Amino acid sequence: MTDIDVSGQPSKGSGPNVSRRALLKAGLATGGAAVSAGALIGAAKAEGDPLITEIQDWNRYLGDGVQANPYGTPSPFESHVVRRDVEWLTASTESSVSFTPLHELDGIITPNGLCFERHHGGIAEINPADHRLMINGLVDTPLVFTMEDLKRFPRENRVYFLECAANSGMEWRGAQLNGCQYTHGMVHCVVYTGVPLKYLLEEAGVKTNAKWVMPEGADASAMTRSIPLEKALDDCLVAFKMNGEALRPEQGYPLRLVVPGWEGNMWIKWLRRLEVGDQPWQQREETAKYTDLLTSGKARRFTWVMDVKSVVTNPSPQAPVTHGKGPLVISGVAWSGNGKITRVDVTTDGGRNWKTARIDGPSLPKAMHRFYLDIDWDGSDLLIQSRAMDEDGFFQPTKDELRIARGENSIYHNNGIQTWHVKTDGTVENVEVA
Ligand SMILES: Nc1nc2c(c(=O)[nH]1)N[C@H]1C(S)=C(S)[C@@H](COP(=O)(O)O)O[C@H]1N2
Ligand SMILES: [Mo]
Repeated sequence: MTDIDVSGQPSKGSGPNVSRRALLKAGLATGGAAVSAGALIGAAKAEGDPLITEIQDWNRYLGDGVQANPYGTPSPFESHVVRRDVEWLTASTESSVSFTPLHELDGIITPNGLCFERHHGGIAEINPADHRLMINGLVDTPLVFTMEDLKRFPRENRVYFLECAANSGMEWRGAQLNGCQYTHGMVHCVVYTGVPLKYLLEEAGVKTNAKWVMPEGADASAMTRSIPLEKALDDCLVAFKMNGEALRPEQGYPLRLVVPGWEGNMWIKWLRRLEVGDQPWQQREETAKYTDLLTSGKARRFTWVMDVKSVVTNPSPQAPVTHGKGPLVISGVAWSGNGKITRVDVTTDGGRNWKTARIDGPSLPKAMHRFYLDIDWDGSDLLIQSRAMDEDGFFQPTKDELRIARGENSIYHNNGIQTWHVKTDGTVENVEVA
């Protein structure tokens, strides 16, 4: 177990501290809440609470006017909600990763400023006026597009998750990192606006012997991957907007490739070139990296699809239960590169009994799904897990099942079931159950 600095945890609010037991004793409990036979949530005493009885400053004085902050930012009380990294993980920050604070988010969309980052050569700074996208190789007419050119093609809006194949990689051999931000935070989900890659390839005219496309980045790593033409013509986008605004520099401004459901490494950022060919290019990122070494010494290659996966984000090590027993909202996210999530089951006893969670919000193919299980916590130890199923009928495996199938060498494609141990005091630890 490695301890991670979670100093950015939210402090407890200064609001009234409702002791449910005290309320029960006082006979105020009516059991009206759908989830609880105990006291009413929010049945605090107004009397003697200055937050109720006194006029507060924010109620008394005018606040800042419009344009105090021309580009809006979150409340200062949310300053702990940030991407974080694990310092010892990489030798330099230019080739490194920062993680999405999943435990602080809700719904299915990741705010732009909180999308995890994975760079191999730092963040390229590109003036969109100087950016070009070239198509060459097995095409009738090699083309070069400016950003303005790209915005003259019909465009589409699509919500997709992006997950790095190395997400949860540190957990292959056992429970490691204390927080879903670190164990599962190499995933984000935003709405992209872009041009279907198909239209650009059609504009150039793909030769009949073409079978593969190689996107290339304009950053210092010049990242390159081989993508089958079939996928390129299916649902890939050349995107310039995320959540309605321009891509963030970290996410490939001004242009990135979107490869729905497939490993994040293929989603080339700062996209500058698309080469069309008749065979894969055997780039570093599809040979030395992003292959899965099996016990036999052979490696699985071109394991593109990100399989069905889920994690409970609350409670979790960075988000302990601070309110004591009674109604407890268990929440989490699920996603699958195969399509929609059809079901998420949650257990609180380490997998003996399962309940089907409630999926709430949009259910879109290859996008994040949000699930909830509302329970009445009796204050005893919990072993919480979630297990998702997708529309192709795939279920998340246990970590043991994964290790039997793929051995101990792997880093990539760990979609195993995660366990959180909620202790009686509400603190939560990353554990594995046999
Ligand atoms: N040009 C370029 N594209 C890139 C990378 C990179 O370093 N350079 N990293 C890749 C990897 S490994 C991942 S997981 C995703 C991460 O995307 P994000 O930074 O938007 O989260 O971008 C991919 N595209
Ligand atoms: Mo990645």
